Formats: sequence, structure tokens, C-alpha cells
Amino acid sequence: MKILVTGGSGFIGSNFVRHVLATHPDHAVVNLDKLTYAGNPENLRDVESDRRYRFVHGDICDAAAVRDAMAGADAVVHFAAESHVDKSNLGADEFLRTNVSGTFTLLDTARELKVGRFVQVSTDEVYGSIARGAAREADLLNPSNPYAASKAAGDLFARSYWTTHGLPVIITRSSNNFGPYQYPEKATPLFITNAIEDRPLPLYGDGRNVRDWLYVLDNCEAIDLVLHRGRDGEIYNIGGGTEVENAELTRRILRLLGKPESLIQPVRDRPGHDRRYALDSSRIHDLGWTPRHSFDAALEATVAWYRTHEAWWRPLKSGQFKAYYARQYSNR
Ligand code: NAD
Ligand code: TDX
Repeated sequence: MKILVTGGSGFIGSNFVRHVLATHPDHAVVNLDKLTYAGNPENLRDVESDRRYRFVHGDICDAAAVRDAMAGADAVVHFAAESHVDKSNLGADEFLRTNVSGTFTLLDTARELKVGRFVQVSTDEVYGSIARGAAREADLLNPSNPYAASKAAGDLFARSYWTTHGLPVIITRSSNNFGPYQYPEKATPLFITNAIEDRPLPLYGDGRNVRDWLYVLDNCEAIDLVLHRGRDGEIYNIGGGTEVENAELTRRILRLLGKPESLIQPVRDRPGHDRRYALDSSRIHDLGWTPRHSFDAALEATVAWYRTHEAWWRPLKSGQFKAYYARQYSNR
């Protein structure tokens, strides 16, 4: 199978490309990535020499580049996105461009080239905050922040290409991923790396917001399963089944690193901060997936990875990131 992966140089995409090459000897991957601040060639340095892997530097909004990269592909797995909620709150132009217009360009090209499967990688955020129970795939979309709104719009275009044009689209909606190669703007890698540096861990609001944490390798296995065995036109929630309050996550990270809780710094809340995400994942369980990693073991492995990969994240926390961090947290 020849797969076009978009956004393969980011966090989940790079883990997915590595997973596919390691587990499917007969698969080839083309990775189309614009290399924004979140895309990093270092994430896939170890597979660069694999003859089944090809990197294409390009923008998913560029129809000609998309057509070239997609030519001959049996399937598309679409990760490329602007993915950070706080960044979308500061300005959402790029979110609209990439997550909506870029998704449309990919769908339209896949229709033209008659691609056999299109996996739209989406998020639990499209359901909005869930006070009680768990979101199911047929629930109404109720996004709160501009990032989530742009992902919901992408999902609706994807659905419409299945319903109207018969493009074999599948949507995955996963909960919060954590693991190796996550850009340190997101809570888990930000907190781990700040703690290693003995810097404060900025905890939003009362710290009681709940996220359902999913180890990135478990998500890659779920996406792989959906890609090969999912049903056309279906949506699959992928939840880790581990609901944890942010304050608890923060304390666990500090404990794993042997750092004091005094590093926790309560800061002003994120505007529109969803209180809780929760997914009903029975549909993908019925397909045969369940997370293989326990939250405790996966968090420990993740902390260990950032400890042993300072050369990966230290350069990311300088330059452009420093300016973002100063802007994001200075007035909180
Ligand atoms: P990321 O920010 O780490 O990576 C995004 C990648 O997309 C980068 O390599 C970037 O260079 C690339 N990209 C951005 N704009 C592009 C464009 N216009 N053209 C080509 N490439 C472009 O993101 P991530 O955390 O790996 O998320 C991957 C996908 O999974 C996203 O669609 C996101 O919405 C979804 N998702 C993420 C999580 C999570 O917890 N991280 C949870 C659920 C869903
Ligand atoms: O500095 C911080 N302090 C803090 O308390 C940051 C960056 C976050 N938080 C809180 C906000 C959230 O409740 O931690 C929680 C997790 O925050 P993020 O890592 O920014 O993730 P979230 O906003 O939940 O969105 C993530 O999961 C869904 C991904 O970034 C999205 O791409 C995905 O769709």
C-alpha cells in the first residue's frame, strides 16, 4: 500500500510514519509537510534512508503540490494542521487556511485521483466540553475555540465528500495525545521540560480541567487499524480511557522527575477553556482496538524520553518559541 501522510513531520504524524514503516514491510509512505514551526525533520531522521519513505516539502493548500504528492497513492492519512488551542486564541488565520482550506484541497484532489481511502485525523475537541457522560460519534458538534471550530469544519467537509461524492472517507477523533516528539507548547512536554529546567509550570485556572490522555503509540495503532479495516464513511472516537485533572497530571510529572510541587504556578485561565473532554470509544473497541499502554507506564516512558532527548527539545525552546512563551504567559 502506498500512503500519502500529510503533516508527517509533526508529533503524531512522525510517530505514525515510523509505526507504519516498522510494522508493514510492504507499505511505502510519502510525507507531505510544510515544515511550519511545529514540523521538524529531526522527528524522522532515523527513517530518512528507508527506500520506502519519501519526504515532500509542500503546503496542503497548494493544489499542484498536493496533486503531485498524491499521485499513485492508495490512501491518504491527513494529520497536517495548526494544532495548538492557545495559538488559535491569539489569531486563527492559519487555522482557517490549513485546517479548513487545506483539508478541502486534499479532499478534492483525492476525489479527482480516485484515492481508495481518506483518513481525516480529528479531535475530541469538536464535541466541546462534556459535563457528564461521554461523547459519541453521532453527537452534534459544539466546538468552543477557533482551533476546534476549524477542525469541525474540516470534518464536515470530509463527511460531505463521502455523502455527496462517495469518497471513502473515515474520520478519527482522538483524545489528548502525549509521548515522544511533541512540540513543547503543549501541556505535557511544556511541563516536563520546564520541570527539568527548574522553571515554573503554568497551570491554567483552578487546574481542575479534565483531559483523557492517550499515548501516541496507541493512537497510531488505532489509526492503522482504521486505515486497513475501518468502514467507509464512519467516524471513530479514540479515547485513552484515562481522565485526569490537569493539577494531578502536573503533580505526577513533578513526582517522576523528583521536583517540588512549589514549581506549580497557577496562572490566568485560557479563554473558552473546555472543562472536560470524554469519549465513548466503543465503536473502535468493537473494531478490535484497545490501548496497550497503561497511563502510568506511558507517562513514565514519556518523561524518560524528554530526559534523554534534551538535544531534541532544547533548540525548540529558544528563538521563536521564547517570543511565543513570553507573549503567552507574561500577563497571566
Ligand atoms: P503538530 O502541530 O505536532 O504537527 C502538525 C504538522 O503539520 C507539522 O509537521 C506541520 O509542519 C504540518 N503542517 C501544518 N500546516 C501545514 C500545511 N499547510 N501544509 C503541510 N503541512 C502542514 O500536530 P499533532 O499534535 O501531531 O496533530 C496532528 C493531527 O492530529 C492534527 O490534525 C490534530 O488536529 C490532530 N489531533 C491532535 C491531538 C493531540 O493531542 N496532539 C489530539 C487529537 C487530534
Ligand atoms: O501551559 C499550559 N497550562 C495548562 O494548564 C498549557 C499549554 C495547557 N494547560 C491546560 C489546558 C488543557 O486543559 O492543560 C490541558 C492540555 O492543554 P494542551 O496541551 O494545550 O491541549 P488541549 O488544549 O487539551 O488540546 C490538545 O488535545 C486535543 C491538542 O493540543 C489538540 O491538538 C488536540 O486536538
